[in-house]
Amino acid sequence: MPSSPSRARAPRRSPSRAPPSVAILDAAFHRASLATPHGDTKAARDRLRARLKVVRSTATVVRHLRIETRRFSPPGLTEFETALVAGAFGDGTLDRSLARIRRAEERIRGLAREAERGIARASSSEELGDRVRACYGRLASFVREIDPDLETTRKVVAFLKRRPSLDPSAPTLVIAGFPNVGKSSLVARLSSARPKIADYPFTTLSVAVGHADLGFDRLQVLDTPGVLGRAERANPAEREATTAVGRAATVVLFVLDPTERSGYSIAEQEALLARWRTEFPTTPIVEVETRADQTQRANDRPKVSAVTGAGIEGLWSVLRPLLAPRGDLPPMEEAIEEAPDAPEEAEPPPRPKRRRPSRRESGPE
Ligand SMILES: Nc1nc2c(ncn2[C@@H]2O[C@H](COP(=O)(O)OP(=O)(O)O)[C@@H](O)[C@H]2O)c(=O)[nH]1
Ligand SMILES: [Mg+2]
Repeated sequence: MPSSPSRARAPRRSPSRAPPSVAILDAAFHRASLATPHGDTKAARDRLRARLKVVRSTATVVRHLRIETRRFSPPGLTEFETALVAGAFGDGTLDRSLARIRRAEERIRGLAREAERGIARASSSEELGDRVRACYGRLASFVREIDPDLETTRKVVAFLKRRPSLDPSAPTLVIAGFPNVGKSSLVARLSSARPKIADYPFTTLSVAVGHADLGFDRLQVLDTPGVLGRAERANPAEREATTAVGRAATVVLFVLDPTERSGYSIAEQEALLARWRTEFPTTPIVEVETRADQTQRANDRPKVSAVTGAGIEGLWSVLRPLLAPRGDLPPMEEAIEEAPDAPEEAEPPPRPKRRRPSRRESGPE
């Protein structure tokens, strides 16, 4: 069958396809099986072994659940990350999964207490065995029940790993507009980012960050996927861009292509701009016409060319006061104003080099 090599390949079966509960329960039961109790009599050892099995298996599961949800424990997600996750996974999906995982943890703790009480009362080694088996069975079903939730949290963690982490205390310039108008080219002119640039729409599929120096503040410059003017049928990339405009932007730089060589008319582009101005009335939106090396229309918008660099300095002079409202202060004054009240922790003095550190010093740092 003639087909491209990547199509011909059989679907990959990776071991991570197994539901999360498999590895978690394996670890829990393995650790429990290593219990080696001490005791004077066989009866005492049996009882202690049963208790160790219950405690170790349940504790191992709880520890794994904490590891799985660590990314969401305080300080947790930023407002922008929360909005990105809601856009990609659906409103409340993550919260519902986290709540079910938390409830499972509570039930597992209850299960351990109940099993321990049963073991304390058990009168034979058969009964001890029954108690442990019953505990294992319920533990396994509690963990299997939350497999879909563990899959969700893993997917969210992987999703966020592929997104930039923005510092909420630093200003963010979001570059947005129609596909293929020259957003990524402008991001490369304005910041340290080197995004993929190509002459076709939807080259940029998710938000990406670069940085620029505002003189004093560090500016985050966010490249976004192109957005078409249709609010209802937005694809995931478009939703992500709209989330960036609405939730991450200190200032939005709306890029228009006056040549229409991007494939989109000026009228369509203006319509999206008008919609965002209505939808996000408090977000400052700066309009810029790019490809000035090809076409320059007569209007008040700043004009730039990402190819020649023309107009970039002029654009900065429009953006800077909006991004750093106190940017007109001399940097020293601003630094004094923003300095923390408490002195920051001083760096420890460098330790003198020795050939052989004594045992006491070589402990964990
Ligand atoms: N002549 C000219 N071409 C540009 C300019 N800016 C971008 N382009 C071209 O427009 C196409 C789309 O650019 P890109 O930055 O990927 O657009 P995006 O999809 O909005 O991110 C690429 O072929 C760029 O080389 C510009 O200022 N002048
Ligand atoms: Mg792009």
